[in-house]
Amino acid sequence: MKFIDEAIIQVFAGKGGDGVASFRREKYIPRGGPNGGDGGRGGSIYAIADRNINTLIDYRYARMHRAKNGQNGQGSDRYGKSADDIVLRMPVGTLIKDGITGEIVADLVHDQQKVLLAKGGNGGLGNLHFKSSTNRAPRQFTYGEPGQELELKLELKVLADVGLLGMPNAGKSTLIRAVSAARPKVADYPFTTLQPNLGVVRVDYNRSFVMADIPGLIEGAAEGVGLGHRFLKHLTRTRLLLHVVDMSPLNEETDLVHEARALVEELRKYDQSLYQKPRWLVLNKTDMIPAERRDQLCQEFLQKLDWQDKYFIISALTGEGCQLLTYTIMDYLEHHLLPEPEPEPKNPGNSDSDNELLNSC
Ligand SMILES: Nc1nc2c(ncn2[C@@H]2O[C@H](COP(=O)(O)OP(=O)(O)OP(=O)(O)O)[C@@H](O)[C@H]2O)c(=O)[nH]1
Ligand SMILES: [Mg+2]
Repeated sequence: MKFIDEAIIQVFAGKGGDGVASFRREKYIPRGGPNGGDGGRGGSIYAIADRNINTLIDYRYARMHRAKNGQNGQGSDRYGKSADDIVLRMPVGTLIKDGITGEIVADLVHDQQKVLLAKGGNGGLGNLHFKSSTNRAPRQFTYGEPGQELELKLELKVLADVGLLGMPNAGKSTLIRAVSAARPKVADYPFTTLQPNLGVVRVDYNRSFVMADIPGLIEGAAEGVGLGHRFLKHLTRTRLLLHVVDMSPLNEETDLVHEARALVEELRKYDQSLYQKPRWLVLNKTDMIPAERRDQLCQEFLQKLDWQDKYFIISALTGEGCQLLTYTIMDYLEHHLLPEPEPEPKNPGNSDSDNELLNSC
């Protein structure tokens, strides 16, 4: 299925039904009194996070979502029927913003998290509510309230603990295949991966983390070279980046140090906070280097790069070094606090009780 991570939709909650003014009229019952019922509530529109969905493609095609109006009240004390709500299913990681102001309406971070997007209008009151000792035959009634209408911008930023960053062909997809059950395509040409892939890395039966593989990035991505850098947004919610470097490039002239620096520069251009995220180096394809030269080559590279942080020497193809990598990541994630939570999402004119966290995972 095509991967779409942005969409603009319009939601229209239903209008409440009108109340009605009516009087009981029956043979032998003079002055039967008011019996006009209330209007029904208009349908509301909710969003619910569903971990079985991983793209916003549905919202590229269906942009308008309109709930029905409540029915009007009727005579003989009959209340109008309330309209059904509409529930829009979205991937976990969808950020919902007001399309005009850009304000965050909701951030769907848990499976089954349900939030109110647009509230249906309340039904109007029938004249039976206006009966009093001084007014026994009221003709007043009220109209139903309008439903909320909003334009919303949906933005999917996948939720993962660790993100893979690297030039095309560095072996990112091979790595996620080696350590998780994710099965992205792997091939010996650049830009094989065209959409993010998530994999659950299980280090023990009850210890796991989520890894995200994104399309490769090249120098000039900020200016649109290659696939550009728009996929970097899928790394913004990770806690740790793994910079995967191909230590045995096809072209032997490749300046690995220049490439590694260029990639980090793209990161900086994209977003300062992404640039400042903890980042470890993963030196891949070391099975291609003769064993006696492997350490020396890797050390030379690290020295030239002036690398001070953690690094791993692995082969995603043979799996060598991958277990140490995943255990170290798990340890790191367990011992480092989560980043500051994003600002509390605000719902347009809705009370908090409208937003239920049905079933956090
Ligand atoms: N020898 C060897 N080959 C590897 C290793 N890791 C990946 N490869 C090969 O390198 C090629 C590219 O691997 P991918 O995993 O598709 O690379 P990628 O970084 O996901 O590439 P893009 O999706 O294009 O960004 C494939 O032919 C892999 O088989 C490794 O550790 N050793
Ligand atoms: Mg790939």
